[in-house]
Amino acid sequence: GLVHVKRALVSVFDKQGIDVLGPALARHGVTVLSTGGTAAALRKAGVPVVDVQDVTKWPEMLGGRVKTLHPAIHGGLLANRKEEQHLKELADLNIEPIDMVISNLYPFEKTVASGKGFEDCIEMIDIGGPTMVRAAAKNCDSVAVVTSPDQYEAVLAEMDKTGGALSVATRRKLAAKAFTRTCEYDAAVAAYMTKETTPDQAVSSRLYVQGGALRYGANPHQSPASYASVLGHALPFRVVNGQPGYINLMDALNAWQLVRELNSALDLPAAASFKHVSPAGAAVATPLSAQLAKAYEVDPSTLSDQALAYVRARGADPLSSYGDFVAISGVVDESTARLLQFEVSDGIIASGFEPAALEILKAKKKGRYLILEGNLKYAAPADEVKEVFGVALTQIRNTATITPDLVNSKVVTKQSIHQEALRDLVVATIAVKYTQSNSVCYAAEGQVIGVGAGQQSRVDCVKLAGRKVDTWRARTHPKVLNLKFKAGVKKQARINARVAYISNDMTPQEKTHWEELFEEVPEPLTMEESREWAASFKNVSLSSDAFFPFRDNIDQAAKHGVAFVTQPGGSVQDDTVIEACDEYGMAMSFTGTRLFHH
Ligand code: 93A
Repeated sequence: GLVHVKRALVSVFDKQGIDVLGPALARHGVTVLSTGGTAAALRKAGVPVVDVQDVTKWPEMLGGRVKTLHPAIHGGLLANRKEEQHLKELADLNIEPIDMVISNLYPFEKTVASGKGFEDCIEMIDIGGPTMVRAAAKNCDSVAVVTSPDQYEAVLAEMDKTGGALSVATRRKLAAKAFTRTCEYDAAVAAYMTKETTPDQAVSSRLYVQGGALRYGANPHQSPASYASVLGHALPFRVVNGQPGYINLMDALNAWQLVRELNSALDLPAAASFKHVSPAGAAVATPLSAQLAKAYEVDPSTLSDQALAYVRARGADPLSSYGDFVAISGVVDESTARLLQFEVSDGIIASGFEPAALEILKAKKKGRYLILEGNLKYAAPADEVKEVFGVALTQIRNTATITPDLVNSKVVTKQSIHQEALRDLVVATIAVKYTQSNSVCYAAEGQVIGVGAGQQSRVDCVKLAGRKVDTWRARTHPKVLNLKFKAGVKKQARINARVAYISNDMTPQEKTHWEELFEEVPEPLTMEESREWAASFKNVSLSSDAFFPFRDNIDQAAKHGVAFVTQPGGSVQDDTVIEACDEYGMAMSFTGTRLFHH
């Protein structure tokens, strides 16, 4: 499988690293052929060079457009060394084989990006370079092809080890890189030419690099399924444990953005708990009252700030968070891992894991707990593409930045927004940015307390999430905190039973089963008691992903303790909606930024 490199053709636009590569080739006794500028650079580095013209016996033509496009070059590149006939033809025509091509192409993409005109861009379409690269790559069982200065070090290291040869495995890998590069190059040319000629018909120049296999798609019968990164961008995560599923990754990638944005907007550890590509909860670290700690079944003295953020994210709607995907803004510590140890959860994404935390998490789900390490340095492409039913939809990513200043920038009511409420409005607004639309989010104490996701009607979102807010508030009612469960009733069963108790709408049959969970059959929690209790929570914040079209949304919000509202504004009914807020003494701001998400 080893091929000794005897003749190499070096023709590079980017001359970087040539001063190391050239002398190294010479040391290995390689005959170096080269084109104009590259030959000059090599000679300057003291490398003996054969000019391509002396091989082709033909002058460089058309201002360089025809340099290496010649049978003396392409015959030498394409001859299969295992075919007697090929070698005989070379010998008859006096053509010597070429064992290696080192080439990088005219910088077409950079020229386009610099804003140069059509003719300048066209001149930068390399024809001879890709032709040599593709020829060498096709013939990779005989020829090595190097298409980037990044590859020089490894290639030279292998040649040093083998006395000037490269293995077949290396040559085939280099060929795959070479075809990826020419494919990317031509995609860029196609995109540019299409944009120039039919501006409303841009061609996507996206190429993907396989990341890995998914367990399956949205459903088990949708298999095989896989994920890939956009060429030129690494993946934003690394799989540390387990194998991701399709919905896992959708959750992880949304949740990871959400917690990073929360963390940078409020400078506090942030956490999110996702289900079906919407947050069930999200929070920043803020201290817990004794009541809320009891409702969440935690001892705050054992919790790090980060764990506190997750307790709050999970505590928003623990019924929904069963089997969640978790995101943590920082490096997961042991305190957070210990909490997660006993929660039913599908996976986690975070910027890192302390060793003790990783050990605990790896043991979950019989070793199958999905653990992803998010890459903090990852920069996503400016645009994103989604494919539905064979149609690719391209848009600029939603990079709207949500800050306390934004949610306070245009207050339209008599009331103004309190400092603490700015935090909660940021939490709610960043949450809706990553919630399936239509969506609204209620927040208090630095955490989500009710998300209304994926409804076709906005007021249904407000009502649905409002019911969650009422449940959240009732969970700290003394009657709920003092429910006497039998020993052995599991945590999720306790959570579900509390919600059933609070909802107070069980049929007699349901009730019989429910009562079996308790040592002492609880007295009902009356509507009156719930309402009275809820009345003590007045400072709830509400954010909406799009404008409120009618005042009914505000009427509904008022029933759930909302005092602060933020929304994009821009409805023909804005005045009526503002009037409604003023009637209830609520403060409302307009952000001017719609946040639909699908
Ligand atoms: O103008 S070309 O399309 N025609 C060619 O025959 C040709 N051969 C090599 N471009 C050609 N090249 C490219 O020239 C290489 O891909 C490389 O980017 C560049 C190196 O030119 P020089 O050695 O003169 O700096």
